[in-house]
Amino acid sequence: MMATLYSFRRCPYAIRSRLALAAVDCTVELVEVDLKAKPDRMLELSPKGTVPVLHLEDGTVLEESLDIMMWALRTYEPLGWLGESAAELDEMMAAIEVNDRAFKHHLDRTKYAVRYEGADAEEHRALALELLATLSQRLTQSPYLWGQRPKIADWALLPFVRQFANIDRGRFDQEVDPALVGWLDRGLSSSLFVEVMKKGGRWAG
Ligand SMILES: N[C@@H](CCC(=O)N[C@@H](CS)C(=O)NCC(=O)O)C(=O)O
Repeated sequence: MMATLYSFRRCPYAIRSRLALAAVDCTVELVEVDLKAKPDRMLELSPKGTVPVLHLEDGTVLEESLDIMMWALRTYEPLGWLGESAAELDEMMAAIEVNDRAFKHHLDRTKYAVRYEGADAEEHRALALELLATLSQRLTQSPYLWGQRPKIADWALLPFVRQFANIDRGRFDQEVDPALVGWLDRGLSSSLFVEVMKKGGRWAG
């Protein structure tokens, strides 16, 4: 089945979707979107105008990054990314929600403080670091957030932690637990992550 993914290379939401699609080996036609000039076709399919958008051959449109991950993981062979039990999946989804709401909020206000009136980058940085400390706690117990293997929580969160770390990588490495630095580096250097970030490769359409 040929699906089309409207994506933006550096968008953390698009990255998490590409990770799931690549992991299950679902071939998609990739449309790299210029966020300042979104394609008419994408806006027809999904007027809210955010990437990623996945358009399936049967006409289905998925316009939330987590829906795209879940569709890929449920449609193709199970990779164990959805956890050992429904309870584990619920815990991971709760962690993803904290990321998508609170962590993303503080990430944006740390990285782009000037865009938010009255935002103090250092205050938001400290609050983001508090949230990262809860991930570090898990990572001091096991190499991945929920055990010995990476699962949906690892791949859904990694693009956001990457973005936060890249604000000032030297400072990040000093300020967070080495277990979190190790987890980030393992994820970034994994063949899966490297593949979905390639320019001009399969993922560039
Ligand atoms: N809840 C959405 C959020 C997606 C999102 O906000 N993507 C950003 C890029 S990182 C976007 O497309 N923003 C619209 C714009 O910049 O015009 C999802 O999970 O897919």
